[in-house]
Amino acid sequence: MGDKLVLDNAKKAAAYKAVDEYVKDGMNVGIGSGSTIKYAVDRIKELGLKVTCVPTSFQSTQLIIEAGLVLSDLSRTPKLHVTIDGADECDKDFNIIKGGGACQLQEKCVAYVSDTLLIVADYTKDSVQLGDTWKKGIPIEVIPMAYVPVMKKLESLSLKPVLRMAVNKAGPVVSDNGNFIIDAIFTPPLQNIPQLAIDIKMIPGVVETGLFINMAKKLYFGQKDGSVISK
Ligand code: ABF
Repeated sequence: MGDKLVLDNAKKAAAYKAVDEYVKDGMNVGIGSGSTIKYAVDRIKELGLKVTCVPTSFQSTQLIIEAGLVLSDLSRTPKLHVTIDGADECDKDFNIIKGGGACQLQEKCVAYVSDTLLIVADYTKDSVQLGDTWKKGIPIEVIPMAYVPVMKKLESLSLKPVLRMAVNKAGPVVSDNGNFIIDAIFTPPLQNIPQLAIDIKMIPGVVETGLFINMAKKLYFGQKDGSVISK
């Protein structure tokens, strides 16, 4: 079986297990972004679960609409029973890097108002420490007018900031919220991650970081053989 098929099966297994264990009729459900979450939406639809969904990005919104699920937002549904979302990397202490898809701002807002945040991912996201496998740094959403001073301050925090450019290099990636993304590359191990998350967030111009600290209740990692390790 090709690597992509193995990975996709692992993602599917993780997403299905999270939905089966947590999602019930009548729930308000946060729908994350990325590729793994697609399987969670498929499972909700397959089970015919009657839930109200709040998206975390334009992509997430399209997923909900295409699945024919009830679409809401934080104004009409300000409290959620559960949010299911992907991740770029998780460490042994449940520190999580998210934002590889430039969606971490809305993802964090939705996760924050959820009773439970479930992370669903394939086995490549399950690390001992951040940076073991994820080499693209900490995604940081910044307002465009301040990205240069923010980059300079990040350098003083021993990070190597890179402005995320669009694939065609025509210009910087612009988030759903009209902001830029800086990827703060780091050499593991990161020291005192909770303090680092605060230090970055306090830089004027920073809107949100991709560090999700103490937010996830359970992590589901799909394995190559289709089994799931949950923590
Ligand atoms: C989103 O999904 C992002 O926070 C994260 O970067 C990405 C992971 O994507 P995938 O599920 O495709 O691995 O939640």
